[in-house]
This record gives sequence, structure tokens and C-alpha cells, in this order.
Amino acid sequence: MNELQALEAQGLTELAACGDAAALRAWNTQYFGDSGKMKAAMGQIGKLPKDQKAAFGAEANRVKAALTAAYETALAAKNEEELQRGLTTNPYDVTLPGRPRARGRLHPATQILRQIYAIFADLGFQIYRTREVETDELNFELLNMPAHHPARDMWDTFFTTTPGVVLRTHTSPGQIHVMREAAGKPIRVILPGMCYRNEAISTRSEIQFYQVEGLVIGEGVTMADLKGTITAFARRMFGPERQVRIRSSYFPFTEPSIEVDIDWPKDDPNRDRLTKGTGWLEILGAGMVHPNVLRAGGYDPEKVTGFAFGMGPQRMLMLKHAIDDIRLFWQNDLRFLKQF
Ligand code: FA5
Repeated sequence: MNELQALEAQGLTELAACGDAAALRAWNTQYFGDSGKMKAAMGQIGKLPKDQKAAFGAEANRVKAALTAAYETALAAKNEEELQRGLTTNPYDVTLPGRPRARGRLHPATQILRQIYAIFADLGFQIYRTREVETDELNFELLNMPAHHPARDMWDTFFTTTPGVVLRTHTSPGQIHVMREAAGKPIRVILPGMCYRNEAISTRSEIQFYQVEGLVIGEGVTMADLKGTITAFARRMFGPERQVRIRSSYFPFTEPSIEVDIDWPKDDPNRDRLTKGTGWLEILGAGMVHPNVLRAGGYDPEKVTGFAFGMGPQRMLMLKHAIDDIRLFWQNDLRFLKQF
């Protein structure tokens, strides 16, 4: 019995002398580990006469409980003390706002494409996608430009190593794909996508750029429908205060053909430089689908007519925001892109 009380007294004294949490844990192992002092003391019970066993056991349990409670109190106090010391020697302000996460956004070209889709959806157009790597036949020949036709010079082409396969220079070959799939039914679609031209890069022209083609075919479709569609589109895209100019032009796959310009923002100091002094920037080419192209798509030009257009979404972005260089779109400079 006395041994147990001596052990309790010794345990409490040693516990009080522990300087930190690590010392406390070492104390715990010393007293309560597998070969610890408490276990050794409990082992004594076997050697005692029977009549003393119960009392010894009860006292041993009391000492064990007292030392355990003292240990837990001391450990909690030490932990709290160490936390407080950490907070005062290396303080941090839990009220500081967190670091902002960088949020992504849509590229301006994607934004304007989606605006274009929304406007044409309201006008009853569906979206049709076709391939960027095309055959010479679809990019040129079936669009009324046989081999050696001088009009091919209008499109400086990237040729692939496979003969007869090119990167499409415009979205117009998609017209043939749609016509062949629609197989004689009326058509009202837009065809968005990337085009490639092997031309000198400038502030208005890139070697890689988006176009959105439009194609409408049916009975009695006229030039008035084309003009109405383009004007309605331009009003929605640029607002009623901006002017639209329609000029006659030439494309082998439309007859007659037009080109459409929008006036550059009048208050922009770069207006003259970017519009070569005219005040206008071209956004699209268009016209009535040539009978040969209708035939190539399987339609009878005696029965149906159609109009088509090909617009440049990046030129439209330049016009909307007075952007002075088309090359900014693919340079991935976040200072530019974050403004949209
Ligand atoms: C064509 O590509 C014709 N396929 C358009 C067409 C379709 C006419 C259907 C008739 C019927 P053009 O080369 O003019 O035409 O290009 C059309 C538009 O694409 C231009 O008005 C311009 O907005 C844009 N574009 C053309 N080349 C570039 C370029 N290098 N960089 C940026 N945008 C361009």
C-alpha cells in the first residue's frame, strides 16, 4: 500500500517538473507504457496474501486514475500554453481576407461567336459545323473555281503534303456539305469555324481567323432577303446608330455579289489609319448563290434560289471596341484579354 502511495507522490512530483508537452508524453510512457511503473506495481498483486488483494487492487486503481487525470490536465495546460506562445511570437491575423482565386473567362472571339449564334438563332438559323481540312474540290472547284481559275488568287492557300488537300481558306465549302446533306430541302444555316490563309499578316488580317458562313436556299429567295437579313443582323450586333454600307463586289460562287462595311467609331483617333482613310471596315462578303454551285450541291437553279454570306467575327470585335490590331486576339496577352 505504501508503495502505491509513494509511486503516486513520485509520479505527481515528476509530472510537475515536466517542461513541455514532449516531456509530458515521455512521463506517460514511463508510467503507463507496456513496461511502465504502473504496470509493474499492478503486477505485485499476485504475490500478496489473498485477504490483501482486494484492498491493494482498489488502491492501485485509485492511484492509476489520479495519475491519469493529473497527466491529462497537465497536457491540456501545456498545449494551450504552447498555442498561446505560438500566437504571440508568430502572430497571424485571422481576419485578413483570403487570396482571390484567378477566375477564367471566355475568349473575346468565343464571346462574339456566341452573340452571332444568338442573333441568327432569333432569325431562325441552325448551326452546322464542317471540317477545317478540305479538299481542293470543295474549297474551290465546286464553288465555281476550276483549276487555274484566276479567282483562286483571291485566297492564298496553305497546301498539305497530300495532293488535293488544303486548309480551308473560307467557310464556303461548307455550303456544299450542307446542300448535299439537306438533299433538296430548304436550308437556313450558319457555318462557323476557323479558316487559314497564307497571306501577309497586318493589323486587319491574320493567317488564322474565324468566319461565319450563312446559307439560305428555298423557293423565291431574293437579294432583298439577303439585304434584310444582313441589315437586321448589323443593327442587333452594332446598335442602330452605326451605319451599314453595301457595295457591289465579285465572288465566283455568287452572282450578283456584294460586300458589307460598317463605319468605324467616329471618335476613335485611329479611324483613318485603320480604315485607310475611308472610315469603313469590311465585315463580310455575300451574294446570290451561283447556279453552278446550286447544281454542285444537288439543287435545281430553275426551281430554287439562295443567298450566302461569309463574315469575319474578329473584324466585328475590332469595330465594336475600336481595337486597332487583329493580331492581339491570338497573342494571349492577359492585359488585353481581361478587358472583355
Ligand atoms: C470570302 O472568304 C468569301 N467566302 C465570303 C463569301 C461567302 C462571299 C459566301 C459570298 C458568299 P473574303 O475573303 O472577303 O470572302 O472574307 C470574308 C470576311 O472574312 C472578310 O470580310 C473579313 O471579315 C474576314 N477575313 C478575311 N480574311 C481575313 C483575315 N486574313 N483575317 C481576318 N479576317 C479575315
